Amino acid sequence: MQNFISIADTTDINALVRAGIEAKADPFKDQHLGKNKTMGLLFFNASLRTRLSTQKAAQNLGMNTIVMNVGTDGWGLEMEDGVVMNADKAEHVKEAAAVIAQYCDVIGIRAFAGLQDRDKDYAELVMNQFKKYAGVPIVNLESATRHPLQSLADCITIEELKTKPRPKVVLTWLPHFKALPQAVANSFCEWMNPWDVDLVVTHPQGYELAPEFLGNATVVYDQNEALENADFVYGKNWSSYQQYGQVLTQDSTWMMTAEKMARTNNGKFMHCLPVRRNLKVTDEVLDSDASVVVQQAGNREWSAQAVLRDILIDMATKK
Ligand code: AN0
Ligand code: CP
Repeated sequence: MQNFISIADTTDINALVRAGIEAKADPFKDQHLGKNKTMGLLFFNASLRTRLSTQKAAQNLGMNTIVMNVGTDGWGLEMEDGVVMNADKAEHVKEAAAVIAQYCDVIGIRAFAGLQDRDKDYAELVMNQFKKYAGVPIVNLESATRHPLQSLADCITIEELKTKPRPKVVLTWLPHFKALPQAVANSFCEWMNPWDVDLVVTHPQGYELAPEFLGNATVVYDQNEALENADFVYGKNWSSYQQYGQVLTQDSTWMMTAEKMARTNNGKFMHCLPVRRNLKVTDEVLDSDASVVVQQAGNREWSAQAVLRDILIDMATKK
C-alpha cells in the first residue's frame, strides 16, 4: 500500500483485518520494519484516540514519531493553488508538505470537513494536496469525508465479536446539537458495503448520506424497525449532506436506550468515540455488557499498525 487515504488504496480488507489481529497478539514482531523511519502526525483538529493509537502503532513497528498540532501551532496553510496569498494564510501547502517530507518518511493528517462548502469538502483538497506535494506516503487520520483507520478498527472489532458468518450491522444516526461531519458514517458504509455483513442505515429524513458512500446499504427510516435482530448497532451523529452541514433535528427519541437495544439480537453497541452520554446514548447502554466502545477504541492501535506495516513493507520493496 502506498497511501491510506481511502478504501480505494487497499486491495484486501480481510488481509488488513488479519494483520491487525496478528499485531494485537504479538505487537512487536515487526519492529525491524520501521527502524530509522519517522512518522509525522499533523493535526488540524482535536484528537485523543487517533493521536495516541497511531503513535503507539508506529512505535510498535520501531518508528520514531513527531506530532504537531498544525492547526494551532503552525503557520496558516493555503491549500489552493494559484492564489494571491494576501489574506491570513502565511504558507502554502506546496512548500509545507515538501518540507515536512524532508523530516518524515510517512505523514498522517487529520483535517475535518469545514461543513460550509460541500463541493470543497468532498473534493478532499487537503489530502490530495499533501499527497501531490509531499511525495511520501499519506495516512488519513480523518479527512473531510472519511475516517478509514476508524473503519478498519470497526472491522477488526466486528470480526472479533461476530457469532455468525454474516452479521446484521445497523448504522444509526443519534441526536446532537452540534453539526458533525459525515466522515465516520461515510467511511463505515464504504468499508461495510464490500464486506460480509448485512448493512442497514437508519436516520431521520434529510440525513441521507452521499450515494457514493451509502452504496447498497438498505435505508430504513423507522429506527425501531431497523434495529430488529441487529447483531451490531453502530451509533453516530452526522449533519445533513443534502442541506449541507445543517442540524435539521435534535429529536431525542433517536437516542440509543436499553429498550431499543432489547430489540436487537443480543446486539453489541459500537461508537467511534468521543460520545456525549445521555444525549446520544444512555449511561445504561454505555455501562452495560452490550457496549464494546472501549475494545473498539483499543483496536485503533491495531488498525493503524496493520496499515503502517503494509506501507513500510511497500517502501522496503521499492528500495
Ligand atoms: C468527530 C466527527 O464526528 O467526525 C470525530 C470523531 C472521531 N467527532 C466530534 O467532533 C465530536
Ligand atoms: N475515534 C476517534 O478518531 O477519536 P479521536 O477523535 O479522539 O481521535
